[in-house]
Amino acid sequence: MYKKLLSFLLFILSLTSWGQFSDTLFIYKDSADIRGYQTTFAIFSSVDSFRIESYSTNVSVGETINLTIINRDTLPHTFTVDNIITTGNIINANDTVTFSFSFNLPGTHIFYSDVSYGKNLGASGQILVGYENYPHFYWNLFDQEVALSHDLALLNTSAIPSSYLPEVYTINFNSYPQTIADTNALVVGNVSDTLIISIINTGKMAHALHFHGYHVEILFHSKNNLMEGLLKDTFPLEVDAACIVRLIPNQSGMYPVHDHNLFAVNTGGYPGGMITMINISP
Ligand SMILES: [Cu+2]
Repeated sequence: MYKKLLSFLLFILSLTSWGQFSDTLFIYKDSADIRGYQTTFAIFSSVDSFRIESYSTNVSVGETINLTIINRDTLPHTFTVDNIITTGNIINANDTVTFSFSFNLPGTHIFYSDVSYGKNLGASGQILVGYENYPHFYWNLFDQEVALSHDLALLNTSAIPSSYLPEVYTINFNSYPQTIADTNALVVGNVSDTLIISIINTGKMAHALHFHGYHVEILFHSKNNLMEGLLKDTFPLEVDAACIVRLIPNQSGMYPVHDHNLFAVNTGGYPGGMITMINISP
């Protein structure tokens, strides 16, 4: 009797796959219009078609992540997470590979395709680990020089030249005001809420965000842990840096957050580019 019950419980347990997160992503490469700039992107898309999207998700510390990657590009890509998945991670054209991994500390992490026509064209996303009891938002900061994006896609070059001067600056691959139609980029909450914002810089230059209306506490910074615990209204995010900030709004209102570089807020005319908003209700 007990044996039967035990095997029944084990059967149920095997069905529920407790402590596991699974999803499928598709790699697509195509061009998109970003406020008048026809730019080539490589994207980890959560649907089986090309669309402007920066994939992000939240998992628990220690939770097993199973990500199935289907490569719809005509060239091989990789699924790379620094210090976690760096070898044996190639997905050939039209191939499907599942990667299983976990993180044993709270933080936020970039995943990307490390080929020259991968992350340089946007093939990246983020995984926030921990803080699952709070509303969270995700910003993937990115910059792109239009002519170079086509050259990288066509394999005319594989390097970023020292003359690199991007015209296109984006958050989750959108230029303001498209950013505020993105529920990951537009921060929404109430006074005294605890809001978590996970920010990565997958561009080719450093970006310094300026928060209007509020100071945020830096909880995690992958390149500079001396900043952790500091309250800031502006701070730099180096190339390939990932950070988590906590916003506890002390006032209601709608306030911008933007890159503190005039070039970066001019994509398609001012105001454009790397700008989003924080919209706080009483
Ligand atoms: Cu400002």
